[in-house]
Amino acid sequence: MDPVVQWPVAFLGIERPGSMASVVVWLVLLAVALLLVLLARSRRRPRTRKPPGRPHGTTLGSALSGVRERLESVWSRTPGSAAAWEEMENELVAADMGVSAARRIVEVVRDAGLSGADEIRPVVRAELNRVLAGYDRDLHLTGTPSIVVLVGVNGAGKTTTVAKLASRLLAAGKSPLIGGADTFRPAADTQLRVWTDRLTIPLVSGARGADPASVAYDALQAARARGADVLIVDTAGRLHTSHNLMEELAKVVRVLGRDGDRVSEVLLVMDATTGQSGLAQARRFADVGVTGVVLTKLDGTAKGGVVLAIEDEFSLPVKFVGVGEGIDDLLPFDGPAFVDALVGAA
Ligand SMILES: Nc1nc2c(ncn2[C@@H]2O[C@H](COP(=O)(O)OP(=O)(O)OP(=O)(O)O)[C@@H](O)[C@H]2O)c(=O)[nH]1
Ligand SMILES: [Mg+2]
Repeated sequence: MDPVVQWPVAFLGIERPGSMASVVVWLVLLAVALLLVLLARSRRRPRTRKPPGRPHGTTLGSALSGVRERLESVWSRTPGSAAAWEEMENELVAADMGVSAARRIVEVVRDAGLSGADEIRPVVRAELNRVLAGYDRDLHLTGTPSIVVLVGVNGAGKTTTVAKLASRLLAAGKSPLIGGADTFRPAADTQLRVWTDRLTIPLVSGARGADPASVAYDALQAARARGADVLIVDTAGRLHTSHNLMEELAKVVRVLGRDGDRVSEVLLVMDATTGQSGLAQARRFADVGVTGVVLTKLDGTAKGGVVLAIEDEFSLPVKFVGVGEGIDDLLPFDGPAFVDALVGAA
């Protein structure tokens, strides 16, 4: 008998090598060998790693590609006619840039006698960069604990941003504590609890209907007692047109500063998809001492020019942008990267 056939046959005690039993043995051995090869190959393959945080320019670049392409198309056609200038202004306004900024840009381009995308683009870029330059976009964390309050209209993304911000601070080695001062919405506490459990950070929230200012104050006491670095306070969504609700918000900010603490940041969370109507919000919320804006849902809009309108009209810095619902989808706002995304790189 062939020695290669002989050993498994002998090992398994099969008497007749040509029999059905020996064929089965060989099939089993073949299957085992195949399995071993597959196993070895899968081990050699590098493990898929979670992709690093999406670069700002890329995310916004794809979100704003529609505006960019439309502007390019307007610029590529020979301008000069009143209709062409009007078309350009309309595209800028359609990107939510605000009428005054759009008009100014068109005037600059027209007065310089420019034509064609290659001549116009750099001038528009320079004008947009000028509007966005000079803002302090840092998140200021002063005092122990530092106090950050998030405000805004219903559904703007406040609670999600509280969690995203806490996650960023955790990654920076800080110890945040969350104050759940939205005592109005039934599921507000549960929503926050899901995030704080996931991040394993403490949450101090109040019963439904409790006074938001006293909940915020309790959270501040807890933050002090636990030695937390940063207190992030979530507040209920409110219509900026409601005087009483805006007063309630002012009280939250006031009470947090009662013991000589200073609220470091009052961030207005704005939904980018609401476009120009967001400007009316910014005007009213600015009265409660807003120090900066978080513009959420930039991933869901093909516009985004509202950033320019906010800064141009209210001189309020956009400090962060939300580009998704995930915990990592909060990015520091980067002016030049934004301009690249909106009108194309130089
Ligand atoms: N696509 C996208 N969705 C977002 C972003 N930020 C928040 N959301 C979603 O927007 C919805 C509302 O978010 P919340 O954080 O509950 O908003 P809120 O301002 O706390 O809402 P109220 O407390 O009811 O006023 C949720 O479905 C979030 O997942 C973002 O940057 N991009
Ligand atoms: Mg909320």
